[in-house]
Amino acid sequence: MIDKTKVVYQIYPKSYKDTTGNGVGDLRGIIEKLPYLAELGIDMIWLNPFYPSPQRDNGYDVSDYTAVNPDFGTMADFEEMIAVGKEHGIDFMLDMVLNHCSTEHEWFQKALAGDSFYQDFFILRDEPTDWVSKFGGNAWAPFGDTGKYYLHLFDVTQADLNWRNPTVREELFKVVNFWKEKGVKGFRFDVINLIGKDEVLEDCPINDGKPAYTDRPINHDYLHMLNQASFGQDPSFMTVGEMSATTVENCILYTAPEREELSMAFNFHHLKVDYENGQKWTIKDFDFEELRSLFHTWGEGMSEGNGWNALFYNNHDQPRALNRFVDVKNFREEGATMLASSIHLSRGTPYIYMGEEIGMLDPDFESMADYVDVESLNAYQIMLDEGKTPEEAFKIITVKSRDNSRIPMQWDASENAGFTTGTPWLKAGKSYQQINVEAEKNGKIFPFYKELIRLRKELPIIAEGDYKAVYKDSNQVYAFERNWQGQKLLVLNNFYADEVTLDLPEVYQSGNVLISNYDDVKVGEKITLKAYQTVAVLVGD
Ligand code: TEU
Repeated sequence: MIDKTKVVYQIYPKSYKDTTGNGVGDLRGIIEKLPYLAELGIDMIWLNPFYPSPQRDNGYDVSDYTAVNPDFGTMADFEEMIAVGKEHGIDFMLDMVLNHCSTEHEWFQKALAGDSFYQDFFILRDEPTDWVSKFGGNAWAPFGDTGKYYLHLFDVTQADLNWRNPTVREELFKVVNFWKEKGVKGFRFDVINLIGKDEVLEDCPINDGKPAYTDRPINHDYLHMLNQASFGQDPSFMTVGEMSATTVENCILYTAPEREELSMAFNFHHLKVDYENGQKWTIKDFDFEELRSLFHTWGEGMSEGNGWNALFYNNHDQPRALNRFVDVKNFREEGATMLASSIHLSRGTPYIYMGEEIGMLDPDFESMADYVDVESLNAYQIMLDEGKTPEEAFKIITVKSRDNSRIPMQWDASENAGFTTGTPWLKAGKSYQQINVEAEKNGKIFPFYKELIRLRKELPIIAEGDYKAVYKDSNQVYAFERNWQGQKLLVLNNFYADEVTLDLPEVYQSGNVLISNYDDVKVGEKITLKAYQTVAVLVGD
């Protein structure tokens, strides 16, 4: 059983801290910042891939699973990082990209050279299906000059691995055990609900083909095998599956402890509430009611089904939540703290993405030349091909690009935000002179995160309590209740700048304010929430 008091902090190593001046963040940079993270109080660091890779998809195109990309450091640095982490009470969770590997990986190269043993590592067919790649275009590409096609659900250089082949599974389990033996205590499995492909692959005109390859029943079998062959032997291991387009029912199966699959799951439904017609490359104000009801469906569904959620708003694939959900010009601090409490007091394991704890924003880039991400570059081209003007397409990129969150961590007001003395691989955001760790340490947001992390460790109701939706019809307040051994916790979050007054149920009228982002909060028959105010009221001892 995992420790539910733990909080995970995600580091995109490429953008955290560069100690060599090559413009790329590195493992020694992470070692340097461990005291900062210990002060924040987090328990575990999830590191995005730092393995050798041609970097077509920033490391999610792995060409060697058991080595360190020299740009990030050496294996000795890695081992030191684990050891120093332990001294600070911080463990590491590694990103395992087991759905696909780079076409530069020796497995693919050998397959391409005609070795049939390795050809069976990949998904080869005589006829492609109509599935659309998540990065645009058809999901199949010609396999050399063999006349066959290989499947790539992502970039053309990310070839899907054939999990139906037992040798492939064995090889991948070895990879997981290699890192486990190095002392890591967690894994984040990339798009892990896509690994289980059916034997017969068929056209699927719905939703770009997703139903044909997502959450297939065999996926659960493979996760159970993975669990048993590696981390399942150590009950303290924290594992999280990144689940693309998934369902509550499947996530209960993936995470209910007795199933022995994973500890928890990421889902992305709440991060599509600002998509027009479900399409990412559009601009739309977020739909609060959809967000609220998704949180309630997942919160209650997982609570009732004994599943476990990973709670998050930000990661390396998402524009900053602050820019999406909050009037940041006027209420950055209130919005950042409200968002934080809306997940840190909820049921599940909270994840903080680097910079979130200081209220970092999207970068305000000025031209397409500033963008690096393969998904953004492809999407820009597709939008032009579809008839958008360069201005229209660029505007959408500025709002939606994954590079928004991948910009350098803002440490101080010096050049390049104190990230590097060289030329950063991706430009720093414009706001770094005002928003940086040095300036924010004693500001409003960082100490608030610290307090939320501390409270989760102090109060079992936060870590263990169940989840119940309340004020279900509010068009402005996202609220939930936690219950644990007779204690009750009510968490109210005003998602707008307008004040709102709510009737408070009697049981809470004599409760204590556990935390709020405003001073002097009084509870009575009614409670008035100011702009982006969050209030948590605790009853019982
Ligand atoms: O992302 C999975 C995924 O489904 C992405 O399409 C994600 O939803 C998208 O980037 C948002 O527009 C994972 C990794 O997190 C991502 O960085 C990788 O590019 C991808 O897998 C392929 O490995």
